Amino acid sequence: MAIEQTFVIIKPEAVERKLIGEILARFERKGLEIKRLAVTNITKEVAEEHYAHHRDKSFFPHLIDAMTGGPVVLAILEGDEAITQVRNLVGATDPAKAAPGTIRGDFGLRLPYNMIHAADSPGAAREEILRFFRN
Ligand code: FUP
Repeated sequence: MAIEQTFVIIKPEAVERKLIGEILARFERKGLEIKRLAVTNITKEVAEEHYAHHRDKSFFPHLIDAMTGGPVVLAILEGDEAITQVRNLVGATDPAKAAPGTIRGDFGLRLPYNMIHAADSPGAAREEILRFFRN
């Protein structure tokens, strides 16, 4: 088991619905450590950079609007195999298909509103931590 750090964004729709505590509690109960935590707003520029790999998709403008529609929570989580563990707790991308018991399966109804972003690889986690926690 390797100790890893991963990065998540609790998205505006989850903050609006007062789900910050509920979501962070799931990570804490799993045994992960919260290493950094911040409430902030994501600019359009940073949202576009973060989702640059989806730039040509039809849903891109809706995704950017959803990410910039209100405050978000940024978090760095640490623990054994944290990247996989967190992705398992988060569930499938489409909340309509995500399993009950997962964050997206329990709280989301339809894309692009899937409540949370979680880094999907060690490289993505490093890149995203640098992008969102520059200081
Ligand atoms: P994930 O890594 O699970 O967040 O999935 P993706 O990188 O494929 O998707 C990034 C975001 O794009 C999702 F959180 C929501 C949005 N999206 C849509 O709105 N429609 C789609 O068909 C696919 C993704």
